[in-house]
Amino acid sequence: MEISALTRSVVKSSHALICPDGHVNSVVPGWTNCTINVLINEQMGARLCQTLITMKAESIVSGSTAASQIFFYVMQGNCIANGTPLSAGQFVYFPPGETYQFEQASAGTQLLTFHKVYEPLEGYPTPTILFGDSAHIPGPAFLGDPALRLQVLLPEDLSFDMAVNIFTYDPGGHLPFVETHIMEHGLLYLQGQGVYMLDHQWYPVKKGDAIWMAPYCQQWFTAMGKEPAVYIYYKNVNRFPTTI
Ligand code: UGY
Ligand code: MN
Repeated sequence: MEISALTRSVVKSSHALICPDGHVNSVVPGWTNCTINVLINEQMGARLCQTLITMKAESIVSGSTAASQIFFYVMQGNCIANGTPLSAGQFVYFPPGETYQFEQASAGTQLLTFHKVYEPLEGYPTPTILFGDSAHIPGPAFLGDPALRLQVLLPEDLSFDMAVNIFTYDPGGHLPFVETHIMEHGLLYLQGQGVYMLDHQWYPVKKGDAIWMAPYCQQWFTAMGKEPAVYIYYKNVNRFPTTI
């Protein structure tokens, strides 16, 4: 028998692990007939927002990006985004000041969103709407280790102040060192399992789990089990590091 008083989820000042057993639905104006879970937001101390939207045929996800950009990734199912069909593994990025509408979803379609306030950079244009497909993005070995593959979904161009990457680890593959960096992460496991070290605490993690890592949260991961572990993650990039 499962004990309902137990969970793997934790929320701390430098990181959080949010597992599906703790999800409680939110109502979001403009996102109608959907199940919505806000996995990460600024009330945790984060500077990004990450949500999971589960749609049905009647669902409409519409709105405008105002000051923030939003990246939508189709985790499963299919739908129409601003008139363009999207299916699992495909994505669309909306810069600030755009309107979006997702509709005609197959039942159970899941969208993952990453939101960040856009920081313009003098001399560089604000990005435009971008559709893409992770199946067409190469996954070269990460830092020379063929057990780790990194796909970079958004252009590596100074116009963008956020990155979204998909990281695949073969079983036994692991980050080559403990990362200690200014960039923040929000992530969601798409497949597999493993153990994440966050600020010297060890967490078993698996498909469906979300993690927030604040700037300078120390991080290391190793994949376990019989299939590769895959996560999609957000990172803030390409801007001056200080106001000092
Ligand atoms: O891009 C990154 O910083 C990445 N290597 N971090 C991570 O997967 N925790
Ligand atoms: Mn990192």
